[in-house]
Amino acid sequence: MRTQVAIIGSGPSGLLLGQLLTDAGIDNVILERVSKDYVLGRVRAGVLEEGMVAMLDEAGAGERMHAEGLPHDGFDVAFDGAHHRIDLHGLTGGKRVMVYGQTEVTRDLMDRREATGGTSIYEAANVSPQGFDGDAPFVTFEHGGKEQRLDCDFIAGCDGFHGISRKSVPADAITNYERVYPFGWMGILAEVEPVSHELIYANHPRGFALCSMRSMTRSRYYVQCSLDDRVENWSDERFWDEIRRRLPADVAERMKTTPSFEKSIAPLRSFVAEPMRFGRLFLVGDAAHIVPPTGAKGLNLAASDVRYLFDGLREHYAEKSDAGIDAYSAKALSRIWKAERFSWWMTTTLHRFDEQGAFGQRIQEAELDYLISSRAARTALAENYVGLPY
Ligand code: RFL
Ligand code: PHB
Repeated sequence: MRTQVAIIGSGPSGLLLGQLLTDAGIDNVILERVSKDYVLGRVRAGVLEEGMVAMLDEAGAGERMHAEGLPHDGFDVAFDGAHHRIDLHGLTGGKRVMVYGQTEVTRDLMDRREATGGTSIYEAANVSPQGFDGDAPFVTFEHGGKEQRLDCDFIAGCDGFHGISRKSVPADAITNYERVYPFGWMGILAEVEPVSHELIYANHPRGFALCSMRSMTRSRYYVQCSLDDRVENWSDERFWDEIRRRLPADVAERMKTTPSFEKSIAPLRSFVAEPMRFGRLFLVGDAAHIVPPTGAKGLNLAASDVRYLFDGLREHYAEKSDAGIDAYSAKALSRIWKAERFSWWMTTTLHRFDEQGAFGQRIQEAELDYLISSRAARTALAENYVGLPY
């Protein structure tokens, strides 16, 4: 089998890259380890920057997002019993974000791929990128009980943090930067009206809490939990009690509860691998970097990586210029590190870090006080939250 670009991973980054390539007449094949339903069963991100919204439109996959997604002009930061609005729209000269679940983004991109005849091979086992330091890269894998080989011009490693692409690079060619946080997020989905029409990020002595949503009838809520916690320890009753305790009284009083239908715990991590190009292999999205979810940046960074890589590949094929693919790693990393900084800052400002002691606690309180009293500080938050320019 032969293609121009072999894409490993059918998450949002692989699907978005694949669609832009297909629409530009560049042949590509997606190899995915698990089944389509398994990919669609993952509940993850919910907040899209305008740059990502525009890319979904460009890929012809934006129609349902515009019909069902919720444009948000601001969010609340809550602490010390009160809440304070961050006016994203007013502070950024008219920008906003779109609340639309990653699951829906993935579904729309899969539907579009099917409609435009793109090839995806699901349940491909032992996928292995090879020969990427030379001129004739290829990917081997097993499918339907047979060993297969996909020859290509380039390999895009869109296979997430635990994927094979980054691991295939010789250890001495890559540098990893990492910070692991001493807590996780316990998250639920429930078919109930969200407590507020905008998101609420809450700092509380019992730990961080986030009120988000997927629609006006479906709520997505999170609480900071310990790293060794288990989903089984969290009955619905315990979750609702805990999140209410961490919110200002007026919010807690109006929170409607119902049995949840999804529960999961995610650890929090900051991670960057440099560089993001190794000959004819490119790392894209979570394969190269992870941010803690507090800044809502992970999915959006996957989209900006795709922006840079797609532009480079299009230039390669249409204009016979490698300037774009040569600049890919440096360009992507410059935006990634700013999002890493922002996500680290949001995480540090809003969570409880018991091990930081009384001094650390006072600094955090000063940070929050400064945020609500300074338009400059709120502007910096808003500018990063809506997304820095590509
Ligand atoms: P993905 O989505 O992990 O997809 C990778 C795909 O590759 C497949 N794969 C392989 N395929 C073949 N061979 C192998 N050896 C393979 N190994 C893996 C996997 O099965 C999978 O299908 O990576 P991608 O496409 O780079 O997308 C990244 C995003 O998924 C991620 O950054 C976000 O979900 C992060 N995130 C958020 N990002 C935001 O922008 N806004 C948010 O509000 C937000 N909230 C979140 C989040 C992530 C969370 N969790 C659970 C980590 C909230 C949470 C709770
Ligand atoms: C979500 O809705 O899942 C979500 C929203 C904002 C975040 C993280 C997750 O910062």
